[in-house]
Amino acid sequence: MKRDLVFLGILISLVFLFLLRSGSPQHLAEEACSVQILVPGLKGDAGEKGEKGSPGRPGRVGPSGEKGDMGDRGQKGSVGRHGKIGPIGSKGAKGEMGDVGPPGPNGEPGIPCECSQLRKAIGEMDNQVAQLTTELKFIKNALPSPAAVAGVRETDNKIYLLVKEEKRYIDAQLYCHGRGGNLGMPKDEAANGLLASYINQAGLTRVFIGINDLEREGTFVYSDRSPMQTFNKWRNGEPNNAYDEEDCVEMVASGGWNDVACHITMYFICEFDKENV
Ligand code: GN1
Ligand code: CA
Ligand code: CA
Repeated sequence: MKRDLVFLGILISLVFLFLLRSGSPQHLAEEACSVQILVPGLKGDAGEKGEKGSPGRPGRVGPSGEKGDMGDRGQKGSVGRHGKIGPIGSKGAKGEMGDVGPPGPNGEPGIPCECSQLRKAIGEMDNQVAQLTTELKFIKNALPSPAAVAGVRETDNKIYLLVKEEKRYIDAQLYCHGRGGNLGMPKDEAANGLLASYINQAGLTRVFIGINDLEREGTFVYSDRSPMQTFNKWRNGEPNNAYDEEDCVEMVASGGWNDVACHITMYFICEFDKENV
C-alpha cells in the first residue's frame, strides 16, 4: 500500500515537470498557483492495534477424512412392515386319516329278481372258484418245469399229472414222491379210464404207473404199498414177467396194463391227494 502511494507521487511529479517545460512561464505560473500538488509525507508512527475483525468466509471443503472406528451398537429398531408374500412352498406330507363320516342316505329300491336262480349260479361259481384255487395251489407248489407239463386231470379227491420226461420206474417214483405224490395208481374203473384218456389226449402210447412186484415176484402192489384188490386191467397174457425181468407196470393207450422191465425209461403219471396239496 505504502509502495503504491510513493509510486503515485513520483508519477504526479513527472507530469508536473513535463507541463512546466512545455508551457509559457506566465501561463505556468498561473497554473502553478491553481493546482494543488499532493506529495506523500513521511511515514507516520504505527497506529494502535485495531479491534478484532469480523469472522472470515468459510474455507473450502477439505478432503475426506480417514474412516473412524466402528461406533457402539445402536438400540434395536421397531418391527418393520410386512414383506411381500413369498412363492408357494412344496406340497407337505399326507395328513392322518380323518374320522369315519356319517352313513350315507338309503339307496334306491332294488329290482325284483329270481333269487333262487341267482343263488344257484353263485353256488356254482363258488365251486368253480374252489376248484381253481386248489389247482392253482397245486400248480404253484408241485408242478415241474412248464415244458414237462401236459396239463392236469382231476377227480373229486385226486389230481393227476402227466410228466413228459423219460425216466426209469424208480426215478419216476422219486420224482412224484419229491412233489408230495406217488406214481398214478388206478384203483377203479373211473380212475383207470381217466388216465387212459389223459395218455391218448397227450398222443402217447404208454406210461409208467405205480404198480410193481419188486418185493415178491408175482405179487403186485401199488407204489404206496397198498395191495392189489379185485380191480385190475391186465392185458391178455399179462403179467408174464417176460425175460424173467418184468417187475414194473405200464399203462398203454387202451388203458390196459402190462408188466415191463423197471430199467427202461418212459414218461409217467403222478397222482396227488387234494388234501395234501
Ligand atoms: C411184448 O408186444 P409188446 O411189445 O406190446 C409182450 C409184453 C412184454 C413186452 C416187453 C403179448 O409186448 O409182455 O412186456 O413185449 N407182450 C406179449 O417189451 O408177449
Ligand atoms: Ca415180475
Ligand atoms: Ca409183460
